[in-house]
Amino acid sequence: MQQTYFMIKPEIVAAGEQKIGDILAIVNRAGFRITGLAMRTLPRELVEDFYGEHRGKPFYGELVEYIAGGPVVTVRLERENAVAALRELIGATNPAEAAIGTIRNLYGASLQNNAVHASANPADAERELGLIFG
Ligand code: FUP
Repeated sequence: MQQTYFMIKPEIVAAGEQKIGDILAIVNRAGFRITGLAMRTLPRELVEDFYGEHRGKPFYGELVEYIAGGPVVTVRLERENAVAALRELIGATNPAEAAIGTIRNLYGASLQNNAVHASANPADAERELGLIFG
């Protein structure tokens, strides 16, 4: 069984519980178990580390402001092949390019406001779960 990190981003949380519930239901129907769940505003320093691979890129500052700027829903998920399966379920980074029916296709508004995060590979999953869930 593999674990991965999933996060519902601030603009979706700000839009209310209905979207949070709908997105968690999509994930649950895809066979993932939720083994950790919280709604919290992440400290800026934590977000800077979380997105450390993008440090120095033009969008980095704005990305950190946005993710640290309001509550997110942090989720630890478990399933066979969880990392790849969740990436497929959320769709491409840019919602405009995300396959029909994926979470980013359904709920994403723009490249930055793309509704959700999912760990890109098993090493990232371990690193991100350590940062967020300790
Ligand atoms: P992903 O793994 O799909 O979340 O995508 P990346 O790690 O490449 O990017 C992390 C986040 O940075 C994305 F969710 C959206 C944001 N981003 C921008 O805002 N602008 C860009 O040009 C690229 C990414």
